[in-house]
Amino acid sequence: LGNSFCFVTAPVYGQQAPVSQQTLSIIPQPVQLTPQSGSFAITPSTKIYVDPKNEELRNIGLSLSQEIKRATGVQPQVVQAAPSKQSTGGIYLTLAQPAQDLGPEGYKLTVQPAQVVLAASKPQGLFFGTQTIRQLLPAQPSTAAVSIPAVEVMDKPRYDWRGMHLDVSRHFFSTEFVKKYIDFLAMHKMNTFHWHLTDDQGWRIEIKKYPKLTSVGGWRDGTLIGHYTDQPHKFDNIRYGGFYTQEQIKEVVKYAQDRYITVVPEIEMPGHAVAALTAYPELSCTGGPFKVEGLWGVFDDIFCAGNEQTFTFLQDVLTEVMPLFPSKIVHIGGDEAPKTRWHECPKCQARMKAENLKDEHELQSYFVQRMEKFVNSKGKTIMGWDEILEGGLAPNAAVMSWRGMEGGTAAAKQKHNVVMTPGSHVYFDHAQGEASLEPLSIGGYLPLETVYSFEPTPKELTAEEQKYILGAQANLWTEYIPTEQQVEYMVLPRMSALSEVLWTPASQKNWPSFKERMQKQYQRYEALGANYAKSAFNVRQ
Ligand code: TNX
Repeated sequence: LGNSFCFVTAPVYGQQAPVSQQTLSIIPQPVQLTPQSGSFAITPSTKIYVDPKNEELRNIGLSLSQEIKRATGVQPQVVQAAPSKQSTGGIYLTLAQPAQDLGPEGYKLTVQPAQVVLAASKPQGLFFGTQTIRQLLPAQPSTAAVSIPAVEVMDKPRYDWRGMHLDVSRHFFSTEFVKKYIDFLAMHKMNTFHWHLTDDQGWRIEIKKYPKLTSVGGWRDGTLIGHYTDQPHKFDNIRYGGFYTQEQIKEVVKYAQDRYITVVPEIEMPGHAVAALTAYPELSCTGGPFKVEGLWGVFDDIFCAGNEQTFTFLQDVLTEVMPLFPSKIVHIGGDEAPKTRWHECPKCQARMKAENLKDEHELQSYFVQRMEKFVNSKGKTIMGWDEILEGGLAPNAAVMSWRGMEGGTAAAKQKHNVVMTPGSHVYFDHAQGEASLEPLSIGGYLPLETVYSFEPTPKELTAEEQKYILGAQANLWTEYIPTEQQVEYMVLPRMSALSEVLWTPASQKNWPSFKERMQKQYQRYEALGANYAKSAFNVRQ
């Protein structure tokens, strides 16, 4: 990317923080950032000029204008004007092919005392660029004379898939909060929201053909209090639930789209299906009855693979789900599906015989491949948790590697797309600080520095195989996360570390610099009223 680095970084992790990075505190750290002298003053007459060629730019201009208002009290007017008609004195958002290839999400930002120019080849590049401008503004709202420090930024992401997941089954979160969550993704330059919509403890998406999925499957009689390994289990006996109507889903998808974030829906199969089976017990191997789970864990009752109705049902569900999500990828789960019921079920055994399958893992592979064919016929592709490798990977399925990196590595070697989400580095449901000071959480310990040290691309892959690693994401399973405040607590500030893992070139990752820059990021979080974990640096000894 040219040669005008303000700091030439040796690829050393853990070196001293470059001074220019610290003062501007951009997160994720841009590829190239060169401070200049002077600053651009924001005054009541400052305008944002957007390229009229593309209507989307007006919206990007409007959202930048909102952010400037939030930070300075001054709300610049947004004017559609062709670049040739530009005069100095404003903030320009233009679609232009910068000299360097910055890809669809890259941007070039030039802040000079006379003007600000943000250029990108695609609107999404401009959008990510406006997130950088936001960070150049005062972290805390100020009505004093405000200016943007002069700087030149050349930037583009390291990975295409920069994701955050949210489990809304174990606990349910309102449409309003999901939008707020998406706002957090946007400010961290993330581009994928993985929405985990179904599980044993609640089915959360309206399906018109099967209304009981939400009227029955969306509600449980109580929720476990305390840790799930505590015996005996205690329930609060409080009816709990909720779901999103298709209208609400569309609203969230549009909200995300306006922020250049793709929403990937997940409909779990064949396991984690107790909520669905409670509504429609005929889709199980035993016929039920079942109760929507209030306990956490892995349950034996899963969709029956020997029953044709199961496939009809799941195809009908996906037929309603797919048009709601522009995402090319549909996540079909596939994790933690015990084979106990299939082993005992005559219909499943008959299917195995008829299809010449040697065990129940191959039966799951058969199941996934049938679903894949259906999804492919609608022009989309499937993604599944790494268990879908067992018994043979469906021909064009993408794999989400959660039980470490091994599944993802194996899938990449088989030329399948991969998203890395290993528990060791990106399970944000794990505690992040000193155990006694943290809220009850599941499993492991995942401090900020461990997230920061994450390298999504396994070194053992060849350059060719590495291309299949689309990127990574953090998962937020919400068994022990009952409130919106706690969601914020678990994802912030770890999302900052993740954003740098996924955006900043590996050679520029620098923990001391990141720690310094986080001081300003905390102020930004505070200005947004976000409940970030102040304990993030208070790690276990
Ligand atoms: C395993 S990660 C699960 C989830 C749990 C999580 C708790 C994955 C694909 N499955 O169902 O919520 O552990 O950390």
